[in-house]
Amino acid sequence: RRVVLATGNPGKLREIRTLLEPLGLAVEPQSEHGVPEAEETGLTFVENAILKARNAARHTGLPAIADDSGLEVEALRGQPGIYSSRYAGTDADDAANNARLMEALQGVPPEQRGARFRAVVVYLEHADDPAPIIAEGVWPGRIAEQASGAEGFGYDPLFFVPEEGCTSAELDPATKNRLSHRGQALQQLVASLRNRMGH
Ligand code: ITT
Repeated sequence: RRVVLATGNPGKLREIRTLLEPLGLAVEPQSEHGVPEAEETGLTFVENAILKARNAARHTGLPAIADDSGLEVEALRGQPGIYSSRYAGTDADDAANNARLMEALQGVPPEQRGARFRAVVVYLEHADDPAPIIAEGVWPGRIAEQASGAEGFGYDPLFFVPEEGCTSAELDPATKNRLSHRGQALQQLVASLRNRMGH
């Protein structure tokens, strides 16, 4: 089965491919289909994931999967949340976003640096699918005082995972996929897809 993945983020593409391709899904990035990026005008992860999936399904005629995700920091009352990819500005890269986060938490003690990653993953059979599959995962951790690790993407070098004793950028990709917000959401999505398809 072919499915278009509505993301321009290579880190997400890598993780989602690793999880879905062994199940026999051919995951095709929307860039291969010339899909223009959807405008993320929603105010929630669910809204934005649906906007992206619908845009990709409409332009390709294929079933579509989208991931909308972000980092919620307790000391920042849940920010940057849905604005995580543009925390330091519209065209900010990961380094700029990480620098802004470090700055925002300067002087905040370890016990007040709690945070979580959240991912909402949506599957649409077609652009007008009235019953999208929606799955969500949350991964608790805290924001480290200094960056470490080179795996993953985005805020991974700053996201300390207590049960592993390191940042998510220090985890091997298989371990991150097993534990992460995205991994959890995709495992649920797969279970729902199996149900829907009756096997
Ligand atoms: P697409 O919309 O094209 O999928 P995007 O990067 O703009 O790509 P989002 O709007 O969902 O996607 O923003 C998600 C941001 O949250 C992402 O850019 C990272 O900064 C952060 N993020 C999400 N999951 C992450 C992860 O597993 N590791 C590190 N950072 C993550």
